[in-house]
Amino acid sequence: MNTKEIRIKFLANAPHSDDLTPGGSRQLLVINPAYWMMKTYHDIHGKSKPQWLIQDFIPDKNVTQTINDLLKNKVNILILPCFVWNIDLQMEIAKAFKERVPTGKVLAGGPQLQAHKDPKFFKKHPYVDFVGYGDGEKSVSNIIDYIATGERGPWVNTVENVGGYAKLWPFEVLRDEKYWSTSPYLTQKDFIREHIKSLKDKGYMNKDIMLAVEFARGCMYSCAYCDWSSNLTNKVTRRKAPYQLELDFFKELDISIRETDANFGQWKQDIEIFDYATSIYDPEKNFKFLVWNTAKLKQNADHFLIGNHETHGKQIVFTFEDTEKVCLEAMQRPSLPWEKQQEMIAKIKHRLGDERFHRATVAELMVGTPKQSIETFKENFRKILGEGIGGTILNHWALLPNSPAADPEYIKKHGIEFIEHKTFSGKDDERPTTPFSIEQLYSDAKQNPHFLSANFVYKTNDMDYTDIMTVLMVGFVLQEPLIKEKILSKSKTNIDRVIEWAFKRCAKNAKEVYSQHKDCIEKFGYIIPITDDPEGIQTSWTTGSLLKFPEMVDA
Ligand code: B12
Ligand code: SF4
Repeated sequence: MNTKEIRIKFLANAPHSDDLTPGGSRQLLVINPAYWMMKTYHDIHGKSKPQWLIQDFIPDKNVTQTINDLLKNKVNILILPCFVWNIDLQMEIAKAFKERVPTGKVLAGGPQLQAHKDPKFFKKHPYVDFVGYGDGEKSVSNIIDYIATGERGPWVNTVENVGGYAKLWPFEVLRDEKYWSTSPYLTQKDFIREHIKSLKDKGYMNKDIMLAVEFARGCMYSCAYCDWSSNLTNKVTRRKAPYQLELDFFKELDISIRETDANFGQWKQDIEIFDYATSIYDPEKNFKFLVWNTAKLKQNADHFLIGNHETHGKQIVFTFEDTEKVCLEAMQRPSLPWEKQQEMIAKIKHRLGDERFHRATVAELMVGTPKQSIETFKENFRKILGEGIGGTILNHWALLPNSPAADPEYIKKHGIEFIEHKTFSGKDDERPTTPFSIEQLYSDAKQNPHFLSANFVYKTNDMDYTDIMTVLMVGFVLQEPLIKEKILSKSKTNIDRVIEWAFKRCAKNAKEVYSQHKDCIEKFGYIIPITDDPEGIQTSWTTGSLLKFPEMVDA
């Protein structure tokens, strides 16, 4: 192939929602910098000069329209980043592209792929030519040069489709002084501006766009449910680019940013970066820096959480995952002891006052990981409500195939079973035509492309599915204003009584709901999470969560 002819298209197909917010704008779109980082690496080290087309951020076209666009733009290298939310779509696009452009090359990568562990990958996906694993910059650049020039040296982080067999090139953590000290933003400002413009042409407003910025790559920990760096390394690499200039540029772009880091605050410079971003914040503009992932053992999370809240009105999210030592250990989660967490909570409470603290805070917990049980959850809720934290986010544990917990040993040890869930993710008019029975809903979901599949935990040695449902329902119930009021009127006995009552009611309800779904679960082999049950079916979790609370009202 001649260098001049190389035309690269990157289809991010990020999670997005088409729904408009009350102000008429779109839901926040968080954009991933990977494409710009790959291009930066190639600009530094690559031998060829391909055409890097503007990436498509969101999957707003169907597969046929997507392929027509690729043909129209004479794309011959298709880059497909693969995540839990887009893997099926990316593979469908790869297949259709290869059928229409047999000479084109498909490069796939990202955390959802396991080609480096699965010798049969290319038998299942013959239309993929190369898969990158781990850091993708060098892999992509090497492949582009090979396609452009026919020449190649030794490769890394790549699995190559050689006649259906997987040729595995070795893994390497990207250590490249020049690359890590080159800003992928400041070196291609115009390219990035064009990208932002492409979103605005689609109706996105500046306030709808948030860029994920990587200050440090990797995580030194290995939480069982997480696949950070595809669980290939615990090394952390920091970028060395001039962050003030980058932040000034993001402000000029007039969009907001967040970190992609696992432990923001681990390094002293993180505080400087955050404080500089706060210092240039202008309430008239859209630029702001919100931090999600704080350092697990640093005891400085309050700096970012208070900043997020006071400057930008963001909710304060405590990502505890669990508060019980035995559960944290079983999920290999590094965490400060609860007494230390309480110290941090106290600092934030002192700053905000009890009322404001209650309204601003929420605790995030995993649900269904080993050693968690009804009893440990009662204890979690006691602690959280006892601290006056206003809400909970309960994440039903979803299996990530490259996470430590996917190891068969771990699964066996803790008696874990996962089961496919089909979750409705379309618009209201894309729901199956009102089913008259649960069985019909299960059956309709099979054909309806708006039900997305993912594997969620079904049971462990310590919890069965009814217990898992019970906990998720308790989460809903405790958000009821009436209940919240009761809890706010405090006294430890009241909290204990509310929790006991909520668990008792929800366990009863979960048992009933499960018994109604049981036959379908066995027949179809998947679960329609009951929150997605269309209105009208009496047995839904939604209905369950709206139970009346007669006994508690006068507690
Ligand atoms: C920002 C972010 C989000 C944003 C937006 C994501 C987006 N637009 O892509 C939001 C907040 C929406 C989000 C949501 C979720 N997220 Co998220 N998110 C992230 C985060 C923190 C940063 C992503 C990023 O920008 N990375 C920086 C770039 C440079 O890294 P990268 O994308 O991995 O790309 C590199 C390599 O993977 C590779 N590569 C990528 N593509 C390709 C392609 C080719 C051809 C090659 C060769 C290489 C290659 O090269 C790149 C450069 O080295 C990551 C963690 C992380 N640090 O990556 C999690 C992460 C991507 N999220 C994750 C998850 C699980 C979720 C949720 C499902 C969580 C939940 N339970 O709700 C939701 C999904 C919501 C939905 N609607 O479906 C997982 C994904 C795991 C998986 N197997 O897919 C991650 C990895 C975190 C984790 N381990 O838990 N997320
Ligand atoms: S969940 Fe655990 S392993 Fe994953 S990024 Fe966070 S601290 Fe690291």
